[in-house]
Amino acid sequence: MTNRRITISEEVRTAFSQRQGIVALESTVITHGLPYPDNLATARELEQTVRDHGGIPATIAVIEGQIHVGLTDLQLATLAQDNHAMKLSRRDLPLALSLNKNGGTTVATTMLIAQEAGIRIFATGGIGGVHRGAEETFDISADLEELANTSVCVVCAGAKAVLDIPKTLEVLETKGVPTISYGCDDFPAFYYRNSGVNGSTRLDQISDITNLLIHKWNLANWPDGLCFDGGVLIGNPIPLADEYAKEEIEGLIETALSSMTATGRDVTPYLLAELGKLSAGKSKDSNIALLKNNAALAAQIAASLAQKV
Ligand code: PSU
Ligand code: MN
Repeated sequence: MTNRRITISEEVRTAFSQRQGIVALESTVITHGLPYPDNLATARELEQTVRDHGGIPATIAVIEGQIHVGLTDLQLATLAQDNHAMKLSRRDLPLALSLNKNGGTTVATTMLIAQEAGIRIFATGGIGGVHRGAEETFDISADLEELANTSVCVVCAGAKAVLDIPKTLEVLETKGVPTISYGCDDFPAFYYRNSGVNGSTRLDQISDITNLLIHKWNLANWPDGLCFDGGVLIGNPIPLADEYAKEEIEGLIETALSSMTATGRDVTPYLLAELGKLSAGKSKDSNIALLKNNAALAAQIAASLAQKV
């Protein structure tokens, strides 16, 4: 039997001992979200963006059945080129370990591994949520369940644009997940800034976010403090310059949805690839821009939190 513990890279272990801000990064975006070689270039750029903003990146993935927190460049490159890598949501993780597979971890699985490793801040593109037509299909991402239960702060550009945003926010409210819009009123809509959906709370300062985390998880260890386990979701709107016009991208999403035959775990990868084709690569550029923007914010939150606790 191989050792089933989590392998934490040297750099990440050093960051813990020096109390630096650490940012978890997911890997489904590498294996299933972006095509090669953009996926590899973006994975490297996201790590660099975290460093540039005062944090240490910890990309999380499964390599040959072993959970890794912090990847070498060779491991990143291997994952980015592996057409057989699995998409690992919570239910799939034990399977990948038992089969010695490579896999990209979704938001749900990255959260659970981050918590296990002691990392509190995590940057992604968009979370999974309630799919349009979920009243028929029951397609609701395991990401929402993980946000309910796992104490990690997830920085995203909103729920993926192909989802039902109001229903996603309703479920998050039911599950007790604080949902924050950073510097904007609406919850951001991934490819564009203003979803028109309220249902989240606006915070404008990074220190407001870190104070929320301290209160939620009682990181100050107040003797009489309440600890509310579970996640916090930060919606960080895509930069203005990289935003997609709402009418334009919504039209493309409708087209992609109308011809879709994919089901289950294949829905998101199919839609992202189809949108890439329909938009002649423009949706991909927006996706990369918002990922970097989220990595930058997450690094600042992690650095700020590391100074306070
Ligand atoms: N958003 C993207 N690209 C992605 C994903 C989200 O722009 O690849 C991935 C994330 O890893 C997210 C997952 O956790 O899709 C959700 O998949 P599902 O809806 O099948 O749970
Ligand atoms: Mn699903």
